[in-house]
Amino acid sequence: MRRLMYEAQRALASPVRNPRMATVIGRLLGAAFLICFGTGLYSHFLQDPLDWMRFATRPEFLYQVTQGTHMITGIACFPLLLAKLYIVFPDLFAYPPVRGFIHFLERASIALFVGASLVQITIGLLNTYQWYPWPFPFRQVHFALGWVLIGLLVIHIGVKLPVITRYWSKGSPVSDHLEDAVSNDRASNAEAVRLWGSTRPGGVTGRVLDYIDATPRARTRVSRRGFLTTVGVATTAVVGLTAGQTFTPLNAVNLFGPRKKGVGQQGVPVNRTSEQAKVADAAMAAGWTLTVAVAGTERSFTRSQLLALPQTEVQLPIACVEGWSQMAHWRGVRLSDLADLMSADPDTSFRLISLEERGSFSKTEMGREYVRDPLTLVALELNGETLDLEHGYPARMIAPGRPGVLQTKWLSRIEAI
Ligand SMILES: Nc1nc2c(c(=O)[nH]1)N[C@H]1C(S)=C(S)[C@@H](COP(=O)(O)O)O[C@H]1N2
Ligand SMILES: [Mo]
Repeated sequence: MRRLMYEAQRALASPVRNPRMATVIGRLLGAAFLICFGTGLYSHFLQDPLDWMRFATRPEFLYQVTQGTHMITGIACFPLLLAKLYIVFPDLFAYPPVRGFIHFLERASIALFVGASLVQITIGLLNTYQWYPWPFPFRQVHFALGWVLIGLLVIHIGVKLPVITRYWSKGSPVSDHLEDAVSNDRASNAEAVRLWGSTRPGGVTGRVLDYIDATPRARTRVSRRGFLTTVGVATTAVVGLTAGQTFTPLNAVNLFGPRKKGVGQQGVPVNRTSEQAKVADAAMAAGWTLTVAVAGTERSFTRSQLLALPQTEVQLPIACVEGWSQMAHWRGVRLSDLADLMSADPDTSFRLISLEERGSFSKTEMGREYVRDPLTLVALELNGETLDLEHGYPARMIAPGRPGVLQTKWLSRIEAI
């Protein structure tokens, strides 16, 4: 066993598999995790706010930016994480596998960290394609794993702090890593002598010394540069080919993003269709009204009555939690006008109820900061036309800075809570 592990480590040795490279890629990955965690928490609490929470409604594209960043950074984690695993892969064959309790904890936490990270970014990616090949609720699990990962990240940084600080700066010379590798290998050569009575050719020392001999430092630098270039190109490619779904300049090369800008009824992508939501009949029914209920008083408005109220035009994005977003032009009745009409208290929050009977977005809640925002509309028109059925006809909610999931379509009732 010992021999096998030893051979494996020797065979896998490479100038890019060194602690400086692990630190360089690890830093990027750590930053990506923190960005994903922060933007993820923001998205989570917008959807499940704690009682005391109030949110910014400006800039009105705020959520478009935070969630677009969440998605782009999450996608960048794929090549970065693969690169990191490539660098540290030989550590898998460390012998003895466990040197004591602390070492066991360290290895176990890394195993958990790697496993949880892979699960997290994979379910996140699949969610953007609305593909849920698992039996658990995505959002709760993604949220819980986020906390687990941040905990493991802190432990990982703590454990690796000596290595991280040693190899943090660019100044730590390349040969330093080589010397490390060489001295590690000297130790393992001593081990080899003990095992087989002689050192074996082709080990790290041999190869590293080859590099040094050939053109001192230069070749190592070339392979390091080559590796970093590969990682950079891969990251740029996966990000560049998906970011167009939220970042307009890259729309033309949005090959893999599940939604394309401008594609869909009235130039806006559709997430849940009227058919999926089973609302077509109720939405097209002649007798549709929007009921507004405040403190025991109820009033129902037909679409023409809503159209007869003062109309406001706004420019607001649909910014889906799945990462795609699209700016659009909306026209309709200010929610604050309706609230005033019903003499609602300025501090009132509202519950928005859709014609859709089931489904997690059939009812949503809106805090006072959105209710009273002059950009928040019960929208009746989209991009200059009557709202399409797929975008929520006869009336839908549109508010600044909110996730798409809360922009309730096919409204039937709005009640003060
Ligand atoms: N009633 C209802 N409203 C809904 C949804 C839904 O499933 N049911 N989906 C939401 C989601 S996830 C998004 S991103 C936006 C998308 O709006 P659009 O389809 O008009 O682009 O609608 C939101 N409104
Ligand atoms: Mo969404």
